[in-house]
Amino acid sequence: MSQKQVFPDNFLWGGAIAANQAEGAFDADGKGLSTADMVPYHKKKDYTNLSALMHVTSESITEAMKVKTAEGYPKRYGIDFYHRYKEDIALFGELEFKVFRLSMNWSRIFPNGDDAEPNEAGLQFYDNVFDELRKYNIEPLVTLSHYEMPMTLVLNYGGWKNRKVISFFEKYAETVMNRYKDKVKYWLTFNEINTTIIEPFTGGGIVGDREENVQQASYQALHHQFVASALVTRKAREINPEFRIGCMLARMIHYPATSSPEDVLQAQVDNQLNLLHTDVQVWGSYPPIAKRYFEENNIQLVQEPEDEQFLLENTVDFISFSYYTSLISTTTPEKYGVTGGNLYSTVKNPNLKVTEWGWQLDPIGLRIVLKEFYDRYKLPLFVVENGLGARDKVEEDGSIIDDYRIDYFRQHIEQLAEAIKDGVEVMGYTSWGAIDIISASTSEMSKRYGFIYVDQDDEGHGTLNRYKKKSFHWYKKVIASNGADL
Ligand code: BGP
Repeated sequence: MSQKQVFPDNFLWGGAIAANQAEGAFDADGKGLSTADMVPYHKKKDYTNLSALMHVTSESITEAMKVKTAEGYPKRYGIDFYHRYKEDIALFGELEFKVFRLSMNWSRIFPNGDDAEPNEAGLQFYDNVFDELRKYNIEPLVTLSHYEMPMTLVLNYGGWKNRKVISFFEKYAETVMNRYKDKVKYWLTFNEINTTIIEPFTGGGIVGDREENVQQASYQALHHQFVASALVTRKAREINPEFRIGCMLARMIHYPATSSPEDVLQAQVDNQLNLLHTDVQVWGSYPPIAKRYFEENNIQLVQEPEDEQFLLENTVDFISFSYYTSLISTTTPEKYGVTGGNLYSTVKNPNLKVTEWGWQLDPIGLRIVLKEFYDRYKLPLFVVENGLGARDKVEEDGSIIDDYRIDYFRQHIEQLAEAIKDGVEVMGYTSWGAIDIISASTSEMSKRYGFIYVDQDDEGHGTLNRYKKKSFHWYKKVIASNGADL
């Protein structure tokens, strides 16, 4: 019996990368240094405290600024997508991607962030990428800010905690939206905007030294990003009414550790604090939980009178999000051997397996998240990141038998199909990382996500040759059957 078609005919199957983890060419053709170029390779392998590894203080930035080569800074060479994009896009074409999510490196367009004129070579690079995608009928889905910003904006202005950065971001967005108004339809403003709170440096581009009130600085930076996102959304609609603008959240759904009302309430609050980011970008104002949280944590946002109107009048067309794992909430973390509040040292869920990097595997969580988003907002949804980071082995004959990755995707796409049967409107699905790229949180190459293997190790040694994994052929079938053949 042929399985009843579940995915709509125009469902956008594809994969995703981020400029700062893939392009490399950190100082090519006029590009300025970006914050991502400052993140060294973490030789430490303490995955339980990744946020400490990711947080870069102003001292380490000064050190990194002295290093003018790629050595020890993997995001400075990436997988050399900058020079190999044609080969990679040909592989995405072989997979018959309908959409390809990529981000633009802001410092390729405005090397210092506050330059009077854009860098033409940077603009030309993305013109070439979009033209290459068009050859294979692949729709670009562009993230304007994905975990990087021009270093100069951090050093001279303090990053997103300075309201002036809003105007620089608006100028960057207006420049690229005008330039590519006939090549790009789908735009996302900030990748995982909630990480501005979790990873103030990597996410929000603020140099919050440990002693500074990082919460205050981070929420102020986040507010400026909300305003910037609203202004860019307004500008986008003026440039091309056909544009579709999305917000992007790292959806970290929290389950209560027990059925105690205290744990259930804690999970509800943790979920509300995660969803406050989409509340602001979909509803156009801070929800009540945010106001109470700010009061209780002595966070005084500095807002301009026009901010409220900006947010209210310029909300998004769709919600995009990353989903990797579910988390546990409890009022007694010490009972589970967890101390400190950082995201990665989460309470273990006894019902779930974990990856080598401690991420819990919960496919059903994806269905829960989709249903909840749709119930809450009734807007089209786009899963723009979902994938498994794992060490892949190259066999003697050169094959890479990543059955574990096929299982991961099969289970998550099955839940995606169930959510659609539940009536949830989903626009598309871009797996994370279409191709092996540098890990955002650990700067490792060995934490591989792609359907395409890249011959490069954690220290940057290798031929950079690309090889199709077993999952490449599997995903090609999934796309060809529009999700029917899993
Ligand atoms: C998300 C980021 C991506 C990607 C992914 C996997 O938070 O938006 O950039 O990196 O996480 O995380 P990692 O690369 O740290 O394994």
